[in-house]
Amino acid sequence: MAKQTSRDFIDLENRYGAHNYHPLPVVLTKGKGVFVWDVEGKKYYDFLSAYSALNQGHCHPKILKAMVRQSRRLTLTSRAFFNDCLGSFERYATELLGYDKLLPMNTGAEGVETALKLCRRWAYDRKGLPENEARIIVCENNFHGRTITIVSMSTDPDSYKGYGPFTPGFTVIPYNDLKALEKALADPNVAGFLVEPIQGEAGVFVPDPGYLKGAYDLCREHNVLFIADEVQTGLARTGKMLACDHENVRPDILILGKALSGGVLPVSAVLADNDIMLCIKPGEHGSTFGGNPVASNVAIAALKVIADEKLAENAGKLGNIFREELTGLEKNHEMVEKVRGKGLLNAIVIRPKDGRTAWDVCIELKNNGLLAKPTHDHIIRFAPPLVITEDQLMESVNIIRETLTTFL
Ligand code: IF1
Repeated sequence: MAKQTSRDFIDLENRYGAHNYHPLPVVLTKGKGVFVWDVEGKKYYDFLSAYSALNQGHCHPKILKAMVRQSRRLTLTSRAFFNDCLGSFERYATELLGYDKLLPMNTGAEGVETALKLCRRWAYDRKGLPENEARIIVCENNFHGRTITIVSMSTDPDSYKGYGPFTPGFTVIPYNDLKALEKALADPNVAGFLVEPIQGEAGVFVPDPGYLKGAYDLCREHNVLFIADEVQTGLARTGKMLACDHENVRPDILILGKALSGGVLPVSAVLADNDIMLCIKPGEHGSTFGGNPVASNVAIAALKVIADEKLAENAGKLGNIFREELTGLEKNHEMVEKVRGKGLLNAIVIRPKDGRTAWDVCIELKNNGLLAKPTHDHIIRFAPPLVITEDQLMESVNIIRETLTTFL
């Protein structure tokens, strides 16, 4: 039989898979560090990192070792029984991040759902709100996942359209607007404020300095929980362990996912102190796979790699270089409207030219050996694995520069 080509794999997915994605036409078969290879053997820089799940790089040997070793021994117990891995994960993560307790889940969306439940429960049990009246404030253009309740908070029709009826109890305010937050907090039934420290899907929108600290202080003043969705921004991506660390804000509820496993399997977690976390009692929340032995040992390994390889420092340093280099393109490349980001979570806003859009730029980047994905037609996100070296970063900058030059 003839060797299967990219076209064959794409046709296969189109024929048998749901059409809920529109991927770039590249079929990957192998990854290592900052690189991936397609089925024809072409090598690429991965500048998406599975939406920041691969901060530690593809197939990190220490993370794979933890996964393989534990997989041979015990994979799943359910939480009906204890296992000899989960406690170590809980201790390691809570000590590292400075919380009393951790609740393990699998996907980011489940982490967000868990945080919403925890917040509502706290509001009834501790804050004393009347039953079923708790409200949670969220921001315009948020992205927190794809469950019915989470899309109920969304202002993006692509996310929510046609999926109603929606979960009530959310108040939407503009992002990066402390006045709007203060006004919304006047409602005595507000239980929490859920926020992305940098809005990812919105196009890597970085709020003004002081926004997170200001929002945290307002929440505290009103006895409202500050809930940070650090699923994408957390775990060294922006140059600090958490994006909230840039403003010395310690969220009341912290949601992590993606890079918590270094991209090898779904692991998410919610962290909080006892007065919040212990509001949920045995039997009142959980998940079959959450906190399984493989996930637990993988998460410990993934967190250790972040510390051992100083990924936050690297993201901070290389992020500054990257933005400086790309900002330099604004002058001569008319398609580069704006460059923004923090650490190695960056984006360029593309000004369409002669009918050519961010998608066309991404296709050319792919042809030149660098993978990135457009969001909202006119924004390209650049988020390489944090293990990237300065030489590799400069080579990537060259690919981006030369690609954009072909659009002049
Ligand atoms: C897809 C975006 C990124 C997230 C934040 C929770 C979740 C996500 C801040 C849910 C997930 C993903 C999911 C992915 C695309 C992606 C994404 F473009 F849609 F917005 F990263 F920027 N909180 N983000 O960013 O986590 O349940 O997926 O594990 O294909 O939907 P999940």
